[in-house]
Amino acid sequence: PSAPTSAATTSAPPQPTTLSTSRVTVAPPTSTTPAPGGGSTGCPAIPNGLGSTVSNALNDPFTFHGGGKVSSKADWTCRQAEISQLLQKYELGTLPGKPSSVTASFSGSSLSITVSDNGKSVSFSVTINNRPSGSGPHPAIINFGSFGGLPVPAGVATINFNNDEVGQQQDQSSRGKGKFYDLYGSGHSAGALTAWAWGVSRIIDALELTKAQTNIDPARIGVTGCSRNGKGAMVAGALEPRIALTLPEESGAGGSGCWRIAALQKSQGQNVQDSKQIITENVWFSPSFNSHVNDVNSLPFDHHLLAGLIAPRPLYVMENVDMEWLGKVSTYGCMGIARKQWQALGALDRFGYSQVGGNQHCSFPSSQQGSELNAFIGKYLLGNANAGTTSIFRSTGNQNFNIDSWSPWTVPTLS
Ligand code: MCU
Repeated sequence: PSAPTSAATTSAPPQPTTLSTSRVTVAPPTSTTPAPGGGSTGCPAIPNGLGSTVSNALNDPFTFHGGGKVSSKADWTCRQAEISQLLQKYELGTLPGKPSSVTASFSGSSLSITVSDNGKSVSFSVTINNRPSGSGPHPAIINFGSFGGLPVPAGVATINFNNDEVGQQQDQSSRGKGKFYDLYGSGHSAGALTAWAWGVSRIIDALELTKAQTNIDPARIGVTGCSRNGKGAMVAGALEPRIALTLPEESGAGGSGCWRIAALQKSQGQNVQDSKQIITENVWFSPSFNSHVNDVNSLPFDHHLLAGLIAPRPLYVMENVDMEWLGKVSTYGCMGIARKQWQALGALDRFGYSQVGGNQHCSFPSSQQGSELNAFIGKYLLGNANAGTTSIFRSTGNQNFNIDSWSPWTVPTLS
C-alpha cells in the first residue's frame, strides 16, 4: 500500500477563532525504520545474539554484526540501521514507528501537539521563544528541560521541551511514567531517553505541519540539553535523522561517555559513574540493559556507535574536565574514537568535542562560545559557511588514554 509521502495533509477543519492557529494532520507513515531484527532493504540480516566480546577496545564501526565489512556510504546507512536496532534491543528500548496521526496547533508562543496511536491519544505542548522576525523560515534549537542552556545567537529560536512530562526521571519510581507511557503502556521497553527522542520526533512532525504559522524551518532544528538532558539530546540526535545539529552539554556517562572506558577509569580507582551505578539511579535506559551492566565488554556497541548514528550530520559535544563523575577520560576517549566515523565519511568539519573546565556543572563556559558553539550554529543552522572552524577535538586536561590502541580497526574511506 502506498501511503502518501508528503509530510502533511491539511485535511482538518479550519480554526474559526484565531488566525494564528492551525490544525493539521500527518499522513500515514511510510516505513523508513528498519523492521525489528534488521532487514532494511538491501542490508545484511542482523544475526541474533551479542556476538563476540570486545575488551580494552571499542567495537569496530565498520564491521557488520554478522562480520561483513562496511565499504561504502550505502553500507554505512545499513550499519547505522543495525546499530540502532542493537542499541534499542540491549540498552535504550524500542523506539515506536511513526504514530497513526499527529495534529498540531500554534497560538501565541505555544505549539500544542496531539499524538494518536493504537486507538489512544496524548497531548503536550512546547514553547517557542525568540522567534526571529523577518522573512523566514528560521532555524530553532530544542532545549530539554531546565538545566543549563546554551547562549543561542540571534536568528535562532528556542523551543522549550519539558521532557520530564513525556518520560519522568525522578528516580527508580519513574519507570513507565509520562505521556509516552500513557500512550504506549507503562510496561513499554523504552527508557526515558528513548521516550524523549520520540517526543522530539513529534515536535518536528508538529513543526512540519505548522511551518506557515511558526515560520520555523523543520529542516534546521538543533537539539540540546545538559547533564541527564544532555544524554537525552545525544539520543534524540541519534534516533531522529531530521535533527540537523546535535549539541549535548556535559552529558557524561550514558551520553558521550563509553561504558567500557568508564569501567577502565573505575578500575583505576576513579569516582566515575558507570553502567552498574547508572541503572540504580534512574530510568534513563530500558530494563533490558540491566542484564548487561556487569559485562559491558559483551555488548555489540558502545557509545561511540551511539554518536555514529549521527554521522555525518553535525555533532558538537561539550564536556567538563573538572568532573570525574561525568567520565572525563571516558567521554574524551569515546568521542575521540567516535570521530573516526566522521573521518570515514569525509566529514571531520561536522564533528566537535571540547572538554574545558573552570565552570560549574551545566553553566556554559565562554571559552566554548565564540569560536566553537557559534561556529557550529552559524554553519549548520544559520547557513553561514564562513562561521569558523568546526573540526574540533580538544581537552584542556592531560588525558592518559590511547585512542588508537582502543580502536584497533581500519578506518575506510567511504564513498
Ligand atoms: C551528568 O548527568 C547526571 C548524572 O548522570 C547523574 O549521576 C547525576 O545525578 O545527575 C547528573 C545531572 O543530570 O545533573 C543535573
